[in-house]
Amino acid sequence: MAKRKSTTSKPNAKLIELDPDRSDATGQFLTTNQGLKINDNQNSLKAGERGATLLEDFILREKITHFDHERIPERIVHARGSAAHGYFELYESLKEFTKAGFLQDPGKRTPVFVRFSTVAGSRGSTDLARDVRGFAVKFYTEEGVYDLVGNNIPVFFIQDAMKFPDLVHAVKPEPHNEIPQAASAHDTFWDFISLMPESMHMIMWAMSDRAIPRSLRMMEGFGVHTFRLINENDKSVFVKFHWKPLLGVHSVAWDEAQRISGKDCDFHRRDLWEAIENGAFPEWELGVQIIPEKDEHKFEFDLLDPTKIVPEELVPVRRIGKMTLNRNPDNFFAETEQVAFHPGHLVPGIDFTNDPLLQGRLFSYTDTQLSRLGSANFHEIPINRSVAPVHNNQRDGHMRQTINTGRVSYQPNSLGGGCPFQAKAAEGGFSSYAEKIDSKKIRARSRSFFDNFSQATLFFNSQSEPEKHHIIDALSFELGKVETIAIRERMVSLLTQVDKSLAGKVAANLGLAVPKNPDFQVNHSVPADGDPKKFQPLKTKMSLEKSDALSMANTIKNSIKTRKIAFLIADGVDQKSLAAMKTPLEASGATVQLIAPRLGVIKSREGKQIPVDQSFLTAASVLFDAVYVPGGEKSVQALLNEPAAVHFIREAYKHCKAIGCDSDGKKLLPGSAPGKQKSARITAPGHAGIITSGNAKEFIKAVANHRFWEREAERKIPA
Ligand code: HDD
Repeated sequence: MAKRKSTTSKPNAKLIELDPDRSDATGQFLTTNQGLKINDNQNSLKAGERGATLLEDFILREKITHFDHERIPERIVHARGSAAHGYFELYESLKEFTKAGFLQDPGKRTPVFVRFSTVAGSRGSTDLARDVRGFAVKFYTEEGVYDLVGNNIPVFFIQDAMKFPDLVHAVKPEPHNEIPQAASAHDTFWDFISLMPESMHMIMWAMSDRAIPRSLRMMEGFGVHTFRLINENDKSVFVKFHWKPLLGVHSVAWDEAQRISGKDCDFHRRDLWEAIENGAFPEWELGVQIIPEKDEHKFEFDLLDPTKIVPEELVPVRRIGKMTLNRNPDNFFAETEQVAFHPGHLVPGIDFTNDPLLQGRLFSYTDTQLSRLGSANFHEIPINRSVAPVHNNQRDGHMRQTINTGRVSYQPNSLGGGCPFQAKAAEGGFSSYAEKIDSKKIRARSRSFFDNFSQATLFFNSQSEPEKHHIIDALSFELGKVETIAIRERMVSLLTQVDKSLAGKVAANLGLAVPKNPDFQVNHSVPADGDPKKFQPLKTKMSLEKSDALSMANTIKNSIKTRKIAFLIADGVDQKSLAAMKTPLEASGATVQLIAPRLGVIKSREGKQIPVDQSFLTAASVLFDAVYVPGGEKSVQALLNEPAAVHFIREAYKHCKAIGCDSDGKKLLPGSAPGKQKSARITAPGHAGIITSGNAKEFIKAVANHRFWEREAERKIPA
């Protein structure tokens, strides 16, 4: 069977040569699926020029039949996704903790395929939905496929896989009218959440800006569950996996996300694709938090509870390697759509814990591939193939690709010389961690999972002021879309357990009072024979009040690499002023696009022709990270007379982006536009991130800062 080999940037020709499953039609005849050359792909076979089409037209029938079956069921969750190839390179050996081959030798490169996704929306839904992002990594190791199927949020809504179908039914479009698409802002979702206090920590993350990333390249990834590492001596430690993006963690504003959804619903997919095409390869460091087995019970939370993090202050994250994505897929369907992840794709040296959410996942992923990809042979699809040799006695099934030779398909056998044979541990054979189990078979939840609120509070307390406001706004938005008042009230009750001021502010926005005796005391997810009193959620006093790692305000802000900057220009633009900013921005890795009232060329003040990248018709400020207005009085005057240009800047202002200009351009800034009202004047905090000096260094610093949220206090500029 063909092997996946290269992970370098543009290896396609080489890959095609190596891989008989790849098809490149360059210089080839058009054929049927049986290899017959076709001489007319324009007309069906007819009984005369104006006659009926003949049933015997096998070429037409083959083509239409194949077309009719082009779609496969989309994923029940994570249907909307984008993916890329790359490699993982180890910095530091983890030999002390694990025998996993790809984690032994510093410098070792392992090919990967990574698929990012939203959760709730359909395959064609917008990238900018407020949602969790899937972050699934397939490592093609020499010991077999290892999948780390995580999210961009380190916790989950529920503690037990038993609740997963309920959660997904609640968040998906409502069943009677299939509304709303790719949105949690509706009654069924919040009905479920308001009765599920264990979701409160996850809700804080999902209502934070983490759920509206600026780019897939600028978000963290997490394995979520606690896993095990096992070394050569069969000694085990617990581990949490983290992906840390080298570009920092950045988000957009909610108002902006909604507008992007209209202007370019492929925003994240395009951004990932373009970055890789431009050679700006996305990079993440793999971090591990290692917890010795003896410390299993030392924390104020249960390590097996997927609604809890291990704060970085308690167990630091050790960065052990780097993942680089350097090649776009050749074919979306063959690779991104057909890739099949599974938390149960393991290699020796890594194992599960008893986290009840993880345990349920171990069943679900193979099962879903059977209905989605239609056959138990999904592992034979090129993107899913192991680079380690595959030999076993599994046979046949729909669309079997492997041609197994010989007469033996059972074990033990003598006719096949006993092959394929079992591998001892020393030969790389997998064996599960020998965890001691001595307990009753029971359908229950451990009391150590009952603390539903402490870490929700920890997360809220760790946010900067603007981030707290965004959470309040997001909750007010989502609950504002809920029609059933009782659901809103129950949510306010739950929020009182996270933070009283948060509950008060959301309640005020919803026109509700904060209840004196919050309803949260009744946990509705109680078994039929359970005593409700014994199922009340708890709130443990956490020793940690704040964790800096939880706030995006503390992320790295030292680079403008891959940031998109719009330059607004018109006839008469000062060419020198334009170049004085464009050249240093591009030298720092940013992309500059020239936006003008029309396409074609603009005549500069110096009389030179400058090609335009986009007109105001197709460009929008929400698709850029910052905006700059070069000098040239005539150009600035023309832009002032162009409502789309004025709106462009006001919108960038509203979304707290860096805005720069040369001295002439000042007239275009918010508060200076013609027809300005007094209320449109900007005051102190509103000036943050507005660079009117034309100084490149200052502007670059402002762009690197990403957003000036303090400007939100200044809500007087209409846009
Ligand atoms: Fe899941 C897909 C991540 C809980 C059942 N899940 C899926 C994908 C990601 C995750 C990233 C998309 C993979 C891809 O790109 O193809 N899922 C998670 C995380 C979870 C989680 C981080 C909690 C920590 N999932 C979870 C549970 C169940 C599932 C509890 C069921 C018991 N997930 C599925 C699934 C999907 C899936 C139905 C849909 C498509 C697929 O598997 O291949 O089996």
